Amino acid sequence: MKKTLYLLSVTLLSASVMIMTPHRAEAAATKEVVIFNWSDYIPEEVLNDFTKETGINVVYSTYESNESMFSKLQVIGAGKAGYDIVVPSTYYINMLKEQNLIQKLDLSKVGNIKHLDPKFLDQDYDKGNAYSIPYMWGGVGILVNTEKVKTEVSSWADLANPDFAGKLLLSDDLRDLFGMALKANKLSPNTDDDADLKVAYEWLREIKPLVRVFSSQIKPPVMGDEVTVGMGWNGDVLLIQEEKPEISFIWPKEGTLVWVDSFVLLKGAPNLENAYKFIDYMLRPEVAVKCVEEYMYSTPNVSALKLLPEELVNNPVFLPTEEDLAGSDFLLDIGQGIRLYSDYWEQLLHGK
Ligand code: N2P
Repeated sequence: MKKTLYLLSVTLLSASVMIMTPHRAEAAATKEVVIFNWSDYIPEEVLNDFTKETGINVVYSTYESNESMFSKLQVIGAGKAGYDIVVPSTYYINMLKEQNLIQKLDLSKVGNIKHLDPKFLDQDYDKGNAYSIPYMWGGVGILVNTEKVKTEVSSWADLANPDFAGKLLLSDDLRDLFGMALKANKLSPNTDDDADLKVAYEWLREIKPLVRVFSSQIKPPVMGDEVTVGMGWNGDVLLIQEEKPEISFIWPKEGTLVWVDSFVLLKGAPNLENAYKFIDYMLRPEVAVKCVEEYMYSTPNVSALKLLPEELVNNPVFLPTEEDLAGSDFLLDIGQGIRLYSDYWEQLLHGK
């Protein structure tokens, strides 16, 4: 009884405080959303506009790879990371789910999902979008400096050309790198078979002497002419082309690796309602347009595509046709198989 009275008076007291000094009471409430995302993936302007409109502050930190995001969350543990939203690629959604790190979505809170192309929804990697909402998508292709490279390059296998010695750029994204090597050798990029990976590894080991740098941050080495040929995500190459038109982009003959990055909510997200508001905001067509214009990755938001310049939408680097992507694969979760990839990657980097 006493306790009830106490609670009641506290409630009354805070109610009166709220009425008398609304600003202070508001500041005391948690008005934030905590996001852990790939670097260079949401324009600052978009984050600021969201805060202006909703009063919700965005606490933002970044990662460079699915692997680093995943291991950080695993080490800290579900519910303890303090993050609300992360943005894994296709194949990591399942891994996060299996580790009990993410929570089911209430799609009724994300009305703007109606703007998304159904072909990006209800995928095998997340049936019914129980856990994830697509943000952007793209693929890895071959970039070539046409002023410096005169040989024809149309396939992954063509990267193994001694002419490229010291000028080759390969990704350090584990699945992209080995997926590319597997495709160059006509093997599935979703294999977890040691014999397949050994083939990919041996091929990579052979071309390693040609490699100038392993990185998925392609802008510095390409802009600085450190490299003349290599792997790159389509959006990054489009951005580079604005400043360096001699860089061309090729969807390789063998097909490539396609990813979709999606918003997911972490277990124990401290600001759940704000997180839903944020995701729904990101799906507004005019917001999706801003994201595309800044980073040039493709969007699953069909209403946004209608607002973008026709020239961009018709550019196959931005929006590849089915033919461009013939033979391509979505990268899938390969469970414990990922360890084999990491082991071979270590050997490739540090082995003899
Ligand atoms: C943005 C990273 C793109 C993510 N800098 C590729 N999955």
